[in-house]
Amino acid sequence: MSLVLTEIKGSTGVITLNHVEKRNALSEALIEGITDALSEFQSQNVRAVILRAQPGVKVWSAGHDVSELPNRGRDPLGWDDPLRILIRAIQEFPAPVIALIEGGVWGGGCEVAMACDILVATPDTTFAITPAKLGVPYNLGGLVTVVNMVPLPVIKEMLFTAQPVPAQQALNLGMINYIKPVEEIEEFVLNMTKQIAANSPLSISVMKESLRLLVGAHAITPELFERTQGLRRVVYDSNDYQEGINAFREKRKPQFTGT
Ligand code: YXS
Repeated sequence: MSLVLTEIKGSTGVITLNHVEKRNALSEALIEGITDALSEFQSQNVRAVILRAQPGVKVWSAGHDVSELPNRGRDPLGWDDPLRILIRAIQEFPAPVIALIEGGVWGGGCEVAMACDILVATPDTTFAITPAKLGVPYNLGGLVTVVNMVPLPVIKEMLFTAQPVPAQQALNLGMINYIKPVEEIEEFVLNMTKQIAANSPLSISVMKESLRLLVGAHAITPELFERTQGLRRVVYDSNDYQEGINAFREKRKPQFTGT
């Protein structure tokens, strides 16, 4: 069974997450399926990409594959982590990537959705950013992605509570572009890709890349970088980090001690 299904509809590439049994957890293998599809679509000069899960799913993506997170002592979200590679692949793809979202979006799955250029969701969609639930120290690039999406008090609430935010609140906050009923969302998104395809692909790709560079342009001093990396190291070296991962594997609630 393919973890990812792909097809080209006219000038639009469609990627469907297809690992329903594992709630589309972002494993290295699933991510490779997505990045391979993006490379193929780029060679086919598609004008837009739709990233979706199977119609009717309860979970769009359960986030990073927890079983692939390293044990304590190693940065779980380093530059070469598959999730980081996927985020960059979406952000650097030279045409708009539209997230067609149904169901729950968890952890790194939220960042994948937020890395997309346009987000269209069904009413049952929820977004839960959950590093605190697992005891994971989110990385700076990931924080930039999410901070660029929603006001600071909201992103702090999402990070500190790890609770799901419903689609209507996400729409009110400008996190997503539209909410569409299940029976309308696919046609709505395909029509949007047709509008995009009618415009200049060069102009669009240059504006997309320019916006990526602009919103990512944060002056960061070596001291700031080293300070934040040191803070993150305290977390991924901690007992709590290992406890979060063990608790998930053992299907029990974690008992965090702050050590
Ligand atoms: O027990 P089996 O083998 O059937 O597998 C179960 C789950 O273990 C598996 N699964 C996952 N495997 C690896 N990584 C995951 N993130 C993951 N999520 C689920 O899928 C099978 C079905 O799961 P189950 O029985 O729990 O399904 P459900 O429908 O009752 O509940 C769906 C969820 C998504 C509510 C539940 O699976 C869940 O809470 N998953 C974890 C969501 C989460 O906390 N994700 C964050 C992962 S860490 C991450 O993304 C970043 C590093 S960070 O934390 O920094 O954002």
